[in-house]
Amino acid sequence: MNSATFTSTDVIRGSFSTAMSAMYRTEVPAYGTLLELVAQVNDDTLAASPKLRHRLEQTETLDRISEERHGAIRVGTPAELAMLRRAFAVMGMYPVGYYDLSEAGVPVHSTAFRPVGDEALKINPFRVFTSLLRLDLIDDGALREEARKTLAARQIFTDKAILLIEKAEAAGGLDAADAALLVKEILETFRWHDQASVSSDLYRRLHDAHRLIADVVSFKGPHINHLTPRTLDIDAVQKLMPAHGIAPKAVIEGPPTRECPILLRQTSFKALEEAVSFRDEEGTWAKGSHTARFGEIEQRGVALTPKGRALYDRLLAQAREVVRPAPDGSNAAAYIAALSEAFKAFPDDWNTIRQQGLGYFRYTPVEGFPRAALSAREPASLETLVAMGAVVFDPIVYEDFLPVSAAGIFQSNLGDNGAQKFAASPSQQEFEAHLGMPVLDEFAHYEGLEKASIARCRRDLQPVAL
Ligand code: OOG
Ligand code: NI
Repeated sequence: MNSATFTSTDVIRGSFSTAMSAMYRTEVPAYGTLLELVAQVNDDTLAASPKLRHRLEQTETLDRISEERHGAIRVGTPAELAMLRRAFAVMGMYPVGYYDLSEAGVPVHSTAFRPVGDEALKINPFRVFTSLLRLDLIDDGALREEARKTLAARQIFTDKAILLIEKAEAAGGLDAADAALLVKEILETFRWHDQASVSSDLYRRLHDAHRLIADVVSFKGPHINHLTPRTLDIDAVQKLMPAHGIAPKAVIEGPPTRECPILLRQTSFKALEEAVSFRDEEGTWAKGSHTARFGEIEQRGVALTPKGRALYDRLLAQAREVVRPAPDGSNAAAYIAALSEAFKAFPDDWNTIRQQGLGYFRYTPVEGFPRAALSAREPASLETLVAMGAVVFDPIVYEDFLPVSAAGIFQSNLGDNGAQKFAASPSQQEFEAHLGMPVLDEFAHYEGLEKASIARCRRDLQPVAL
């Protein structure tokens, strides 16, 4: 087949994101409420700030926002992770970053599958935070073995999905009919199953080891556990949630409220308690419940350089040394105060953030700027071009995740006694071996975007020969 007849990976990703959202809406109705709330707040925010609207339009990122979301799943075996990597590649999603959650008492390590490159991100930035269970962190050898056997016996992909992934790999793409079929088949992997594949006894033992282990091992597949729309004002949505019947977690994860948003702020509502049945002896089913699926919203800010990130990590640690947020929210006000205090040390205007090399920016030549103002002999420095008004800059959006925030989101859904301890043991090499490729480096990606934008400015602003 000729590649001209292939459906673009961006289109496949877009349909998959839409299909996933429609499915989750029917499975978890509160997600639908949250979508409406976020859309309303985004409209209000844009109406109140024509400047923000203008910049989003200029950078061609306005359209993507209402469509934007991330999801999260947790898989049980290296083979499942490797096949997922292949499935996501057909949708133009690649593993970026390594997140070690063992440090935060959650027995998984993770990456985020997402599009890379400006164009793909503009079309549809759908991302999936994907965690692999660390069975090696279960102390009880017999239980570990039972979990391993249970996982080895399941197949989370349909036969058709696997065939289509292989077909796409062999041919270099899929035509429209196959692309639509792939979306439908892959969706099956993320569907909720209310019949567990384990007995109530095994479920309870897995649950006692860690709730997350029970969630990963006990079901037919890695149900999508949340979908997160992007809001332009997370404080506003957080405040409005209770009036819409949704109780958010007490503290927004990430940096405090700021003029210039950095990285990522997230909040979630608690997982639902859902009726499930367990496969007990002699083919009888036992009724029970399971809590796994929740809702989350996020606000994205500028991507930080390693220097900016180090400052962020230091200030966050500083605030958490003063007050560690309790899972029940009892010290929320004190934590928020400590956070705001600590982050006074992080500059809060775009130009200072830029000049101090704390964040990544996209530079754009100003249309109609008189070329004659530029000297042909001495190419102006970037700073001069900015100061002259020949070039404007916009923050590059952070497309990734934050391990401390992710741990907070996990913990808020594990109940107050969920904070078991595990030996911190980051294991990126092992994760990559399971994945079948190295994860991409997020900093290199943002730096590449910034550099490419500077090169474009230089090309466009060649001084005219006199
Ligand atoms: C993933 C939690 C991490 C985020 O937004 O940081 C995450 C999970 O609960 O499986 O989605
Ligand atoms: Ni999330």
